[in-house]
Order: sequence, then structure tokens, then C-alpha cells
Amino acid sequence: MHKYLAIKPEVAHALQTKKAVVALESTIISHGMPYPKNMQTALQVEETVRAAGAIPATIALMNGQIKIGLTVDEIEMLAKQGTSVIKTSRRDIPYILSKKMTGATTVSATMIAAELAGIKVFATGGIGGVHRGAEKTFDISADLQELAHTNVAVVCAGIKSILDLGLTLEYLETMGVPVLGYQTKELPAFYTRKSGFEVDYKMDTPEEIADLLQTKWEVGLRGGVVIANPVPESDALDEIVMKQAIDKAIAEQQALGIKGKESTPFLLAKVKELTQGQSLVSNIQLVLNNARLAAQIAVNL
Ligand code: PSU
Ligand code: MN
Repeated sequence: MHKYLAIKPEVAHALQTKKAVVALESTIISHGMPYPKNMQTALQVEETVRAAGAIPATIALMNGQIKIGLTVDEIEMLAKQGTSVIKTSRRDIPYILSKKMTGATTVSATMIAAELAGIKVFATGGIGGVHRGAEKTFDISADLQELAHTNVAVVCAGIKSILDLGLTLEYLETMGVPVLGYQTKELPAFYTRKSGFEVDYKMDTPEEIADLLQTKWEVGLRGGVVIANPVPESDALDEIVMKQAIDKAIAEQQALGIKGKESTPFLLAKVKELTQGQSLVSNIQLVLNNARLAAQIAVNL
């Protein structure tokens, strides 16, 4: 086995016996939500994956190893340490591993770890993308390059409107990453089901999606697939309220000069504050919804 991988026995057994496994990221725990909601959500996400017939593997870097599958204590530690844990994307991996530090993996780092372990399906809330104003700042998430090159399917709730949705879709097209809509032709925008943008293909069942994934990789086309799963109707937020909150959060970010890897966590926390916590409720529900779909796809693969 890969020298740096530490696969939890339950996950290793599932992989050996070709059972369905779903990868889960840890930046959403440390940087995406406040304690204790982050811990409760992480554990509920794992439960949801199990209930749908797959084994969850939450991923993080600890003690010089890439951990595939965390214990409850490890999840609790990440949840409590929050933003003092290092948000780890592709470029941060060698530093965190060689220093034997704790790193919470973003979508990009989680995809890398999942591919090393042989996990094909990954559930999260939202992926990173091309930020608004990227023509000046060059702020484009490493998640997009990872989707271009790493063979893992990512189930998310579409593209967050803190990002530039149009530019993110253009980038994904250039990189050859299919964007699928689960039972929708419209690209969902994380907290809302509508965005005014279209996905590439509408897919109606987990079977259909599993079929497309298998086909892509059998053909030898490297890279990921984005599966955009709209937030459940009952948990979707009002579009106008969200637009105002997001515009205000971005204005504050610019006024404070917040850049680089701090941008996304800042915007998420600001939006939560501006919506009196409503965005967090919606965020939790959409993650659970994605975990369920990811498990169904993994079972079909
Ligand atoms: N979107 C969320 N919650 C999150 C993230 C995105 O709704 O926690 C995290 C994911 O880990 C994602 C990362 O990979 O933010 C993207 O950060 P950046 O924009 O700095 O690439
Ligand atoms: Mn960035």
C-alpha cells in the first residue's frame, strides 16, 4: 500500500470486498461550519451514507499520514479545533505531511486522497470555483484543476453564488469536466435551487449517473465529474435574501482585503451571520441530501 495512506479497517475491508464507499471532506468540518454543528453534521453525514448502503470515509491529514476514514474522536478533534487546523488543498499536502501536522482536506485534497485509496465517489456541500472578480484577483479554486485531472465524482449542491457561476462553468467546460444535474436541467446554486444557468446534462437516476462515470473512465478520459444535486425544496432559501447577503459579504471581504484561502471560509461565515443562521440550516440539509445521493451512486457503481 501507499506509504502515506492510513485506511481505517472498516473502509479497507469495504474496498477489498468491492463494497460501496463514499469519501467525505474535512474542511467543511473545520472551516465550513461552527462547533458543535460541524461535528453533529459530520456524524450525521456518515450515518446517512450508511443508511443508503455505503461505507463513509471522512478524510484528513494527521501525523504524517493521509487518513482515509476517521474515528469519532478524530472528527471531534477537527470540529473543536476549527479554523486552527490547516485548510489543506493540493499545494499544502507536502508541507502538512512532512511536518506531521493536522490538515483538513478541501475538495481538491480529498479527491487526491480518494483516488489514492481507490474511492470513486465523494460527497460534499459546495465545490470551490472561479471567484467573482477573478479577472483581477486570479482567485480560482484548486478544486477545478483537480476535477480536470483526478478520477473522482463529486456530488455537491451546485455552485455557490459567492462564486461567478458563469465563469466556473466555462472553466469546467475547457477542462473537460461534465456537469450533471440530478433531476434538473438548471444548475442549482447551493442555497437555492435556481441559478439561471444550465447544467450540461440532466440525469434522473443514480444508475444513469453510475453508468456515465463508468463509461467516462473506461474510455480512459481522466478527470472528475460534477453532480449537482439541488437543495431539498423545504430547505431552500429565498433567492433575493441570499443575493443581498452574498453581495454584502463580498463587499465586506473586499473592504477588509481578505484574500486567498481565507476568502471562502470568511464568506460562508458572513453569509451565515447576515441570514441569522438560516444559511447554516440549509447548508446542513443539502450536505445530508448529497451524502444520500453519493451513496446511491456508489452502490450502483
Ligand atoms: N463550500 C462550502 N463549504 C466549504 C467549502 C466550500 O459550502 O466548506 C470548502 C471546500 O473544502 C472547498 C473549499 O474545497 O472550501 C474551497 O476553498 P477555495 O475557494 O479556497 O479553493
Ligand atoms: Mn482561492
